[in-house]
Amino acid sequence: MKLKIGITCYPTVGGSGVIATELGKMLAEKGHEIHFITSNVPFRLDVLHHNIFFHQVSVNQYSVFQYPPYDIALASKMAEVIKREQLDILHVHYAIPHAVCAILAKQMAGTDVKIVTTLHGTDITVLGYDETLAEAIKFGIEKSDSVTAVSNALKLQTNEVVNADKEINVIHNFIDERIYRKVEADHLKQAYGIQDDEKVIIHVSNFRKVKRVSDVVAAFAKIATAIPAKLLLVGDGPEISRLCKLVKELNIEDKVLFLGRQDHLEELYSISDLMLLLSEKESFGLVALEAMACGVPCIGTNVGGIPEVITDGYNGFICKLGDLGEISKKALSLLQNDSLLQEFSYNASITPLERFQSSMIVDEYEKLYESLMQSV
Ligand code: GMT
Repeated sequence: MKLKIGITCYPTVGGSGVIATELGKMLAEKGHEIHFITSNVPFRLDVLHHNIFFHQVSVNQYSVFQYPPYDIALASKMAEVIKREQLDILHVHYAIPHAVCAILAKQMAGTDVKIVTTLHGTDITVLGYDETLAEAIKFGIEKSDSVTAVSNALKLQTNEVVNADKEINVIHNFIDERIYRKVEADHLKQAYGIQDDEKVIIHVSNFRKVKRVSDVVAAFAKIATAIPAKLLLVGDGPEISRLCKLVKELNIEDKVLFLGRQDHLEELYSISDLMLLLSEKESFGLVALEAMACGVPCIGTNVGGIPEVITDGYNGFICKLGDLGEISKKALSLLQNDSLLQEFSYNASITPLERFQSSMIVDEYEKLYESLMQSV
C-alpha cells in the first residue's frame, strides 16, 4: 500500500530530527509520498528525491503578539497540506507541541488523517514534570491514533509520569548503515596531531547539562594519566565555556580537541577507539548506535534507554551515573587490552544489524501505518 505521509519534527541538529528525516527518506525510497512540514529544511534532508516534498511553516511577527504564534502557524500549515495533498498519515515527532498541533490540524482539515506520535524523551523526561504542560502532553498522547516510544525505558517512564490512557508501542531507533560504517580516515589523525600510540576517545552531543560532559572530561583526565590518549569533543551547546575552563583546570588542554558541530561523523568515529556517553537523561542515545556501527565500543551510564543500546560486557560497558572511578577503570580495561578492544569493536559493528536494522525498523513503522489505514 503506497501512502501519503506528512512528517513534522524539529529540523535542527538532534537525534529526533535525524530519525524523522532518515525515516522519511527510507519511506520515500520504498515508494511512499513524503511531505515534511517543518520550520526549516531538516538538516539531514540532503537528497533530492521525487517522492519527497517540503512545506515550510513561517510565522509572522505582528506587534500585537507578545509571542510569535508558531504552534498555530504549524497547525494551519499542517491542515493546508493534509487537505491539498490528501495525506493518509501525519507522523509527528514529540508530543509538545507537534502532536497537539496535529490534532488541531486534523480538526481544521476535517479529514480522517491518522496521527502517529513518536516520543523521543525530553517531552516526557523534562517537560512531563512541568505542571504548565502536563495536561497538554497527556492530551497529545491520548488523542493521537497511535503513539510510539524509542525505548522500553521511555515507554515505562511515560506511563509513570503522564499516566495517559493509551497503549504505547516501542519502536527502537536505527541508523543508515550505508553511511555509518568504518571508513578509511587515517589522514584525520595526522591532521589533528594524534600520535600513533595514542588512543582516541570521542563524545558527541548537544552539550546540554543533562549530557554530563564534565564527567566525560573528568573521566578522560583519569584515563590520560595511565595511557597516551586524546579526547574528541564533537558538538556545541550551553556547557561549552564551562568545559573549556575545566579542561584548563585539569591541565589537559593539549589532549582535548573541541571540534564543534561536524558533518560526516562516520569519519570521526572511524578514527576513535571508544565513545563515552555519560548522560543523566537519555531515552535512547542515537550517537552510541552511530559510533558502534563504525566499530566503536561505548561506555554509557545506567540511565534511560542507554542499556537497551549498549550491552554491558559485549559492545561496551554500563556504569553508574557519575562513578568516574568505575568509568575510567572500565575504559582502561579495554584500551589497555588490544584483543579485548578488537572483540568489543567487532561486537559493536554488528550491533545495528543484530538489533536495530533500518529495514526492519522502517517495516515496523509501515506496518503500524497500514494497521491504522485498515481501521478506517
Ligand atoms: O538528546 C537531546 O538533547 C536531543 C534529543 C532530540 O530531540 O533529538 O534527543 C532525544 O531523541 C533522540 C532520538 O530518539 C535520542 O537518541 C536521545 O536519547 C533523546 N534525548 C534525551 O532523551 C535526552
